[in-house]
Amino acid sequence: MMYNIEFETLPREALEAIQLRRLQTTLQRVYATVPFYRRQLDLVGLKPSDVKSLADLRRIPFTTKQDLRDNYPFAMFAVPMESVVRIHASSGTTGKPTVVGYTARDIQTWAELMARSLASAGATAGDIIHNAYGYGLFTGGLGVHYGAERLGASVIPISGGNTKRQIMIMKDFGPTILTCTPSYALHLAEVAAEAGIDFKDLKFKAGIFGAEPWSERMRHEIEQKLHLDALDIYGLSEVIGPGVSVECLEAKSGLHIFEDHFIPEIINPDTGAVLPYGETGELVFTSITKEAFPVIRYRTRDITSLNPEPCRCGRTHVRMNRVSGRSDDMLIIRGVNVFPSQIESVLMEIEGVEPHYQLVVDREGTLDNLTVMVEVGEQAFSDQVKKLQTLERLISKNIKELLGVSAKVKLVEPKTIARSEGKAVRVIDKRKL
Ligand code: DLL
Repeated sequence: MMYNIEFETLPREALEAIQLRRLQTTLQRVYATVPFYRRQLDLVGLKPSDVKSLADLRRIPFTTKQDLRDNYPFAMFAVPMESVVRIHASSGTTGKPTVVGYTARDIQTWAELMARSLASAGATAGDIIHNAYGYGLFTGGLGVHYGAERLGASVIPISGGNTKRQIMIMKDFGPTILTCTPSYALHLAEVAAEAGIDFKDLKFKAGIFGAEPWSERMRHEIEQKLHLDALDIYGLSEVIGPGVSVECLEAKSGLHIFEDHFIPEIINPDTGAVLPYGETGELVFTSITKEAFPVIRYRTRDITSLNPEPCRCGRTHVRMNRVSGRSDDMLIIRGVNVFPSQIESVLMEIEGVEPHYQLVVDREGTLDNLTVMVEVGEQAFSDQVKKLQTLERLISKNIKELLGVSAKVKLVEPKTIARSEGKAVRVIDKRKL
C-alpha cells in the first residue's frame, strides 16, 4: 500500500529532475542563511548556481556531527526562530546533544513521510497504532504520532516503559500496528508471556521497528513470538527523524529511501570517496526539502549499501540494506544513543576515579545491560565497602541523569583494567543480534 503513489513510484528520470531542482533551492537557501554552509562552499570555490547536475553535489565538503556541535545549539538553523515550531535533540559525542529544528512545513513533510512509512507496513485509517517509541526530545514518539494522525489512523501515545500497563492496553484496546524498538518488542513478548497473554490472541498485524540495529534472526524471532509482520524503519534526528527509509511489506528486503526528500550517497569512511551502488560504506544524506535544518552531505556514520534494483512493491526509490554497524564508536543501549566519551566525561567529574574504564554491553534475555567498570585510586579503594558503594551509586545516578541510560557501575582495583598498546579498548559488546 502506498500513501503517495505518485511520488513513491516516480520514474528515475523524473525523480532526478525533482532532486536537482530541490537541491539547487536548498543550496541557495543555506548559502544565504547558514554561515557554516557558506564557508563550506567558499572553501571549494563553489556558488550554489554552479551546481548544475546531481553529480556536482560531490564537489561540496561533508558535514559531520562535530560541525553540528561547533554550531551548538542553533547556528545551523536556516530560518529565524519565529519560523521554528519544534526542537528535538539526540546524543552528541560529549555532554551536549545535537539540536535540530523544524518549521511548520517541515513537520508536514515529516508527517507525510511517516504516513508513507506506516502505509508501507499495510497501515490504513482503520488501524490502531500502539506507539511505544519514547515521546520527548527523541524523535521516535512524535514522529510516528504525527504520521499516524496524517494517515487518519488512531494512535495510542503510550510512549516507552511501564510494560505491564502496555500489555493491558494491548489486550483491551486491540491495537493492530506496533511501533517500538525491536528489542522492546521482544521484551513486550516476554512480559506478555509472564502475564499469561499470547500475542496470537491480540490483534497486531504488523510492527515497524527501528532506532537501533537488529538482524534477520531477530526479525524471525519477533515475527514468531508476536505473530505479526516485522518491518525495519530507519532515520536519524539530523536528517528528519524516523521516516528516512522503511521496508515494504511486499518484499521485506531493504529499506526504500524517500529520495524525493533525501539524496543518499555511500562513501568510503576513510577516504571519503563515493562508492557505486552495491558497495558497502558509510551512508551520507543531503536533505532537499527541509527548511529549518537542512543538511548537506551529512555523514551518518551508519554502514550499509544501496540497492537500485526494481522492487516488487512498485516503489522506484532505491533501497538501503540493514544498517550493519557504525564507523564510529556510538552504542545504542535500549534505544538510547551513547558515546563512550560521554560516559568518560561523567567519570572525570568525579573525584577519586581514574581515567581507566571499560563499558561492557550485554543482552540479558531481551534487554540491554550496560556495566561500567572503572578503576579508582589506591586511596579510594582502601576505603570501606560502604563508601565504595556510595561512589558507585553516585556515578550511576550521574550517568542516568546526564545520558538517560541506566548503568551498573563496578569499581575495580587500580591497574585491573587491561591496558592496550594502541587504542584503549573501551567497549566490549557481547550482544548477539
Ligand atoms: O533513532 C530515529 C528513529 C526513531 C528511527 C524511531 C527509527 C525509529 P536518533 O536518535 O538520532 O534517531 O538515532 C539515529 O540510530 O544514525 C542509526 O545509528 C540508528 N538507527 C536508527 N534506525 C535504525 C535502524 C532515531 N532501523 C541513529 N537500524 C542512526 C539500525 C538504526 N540503526
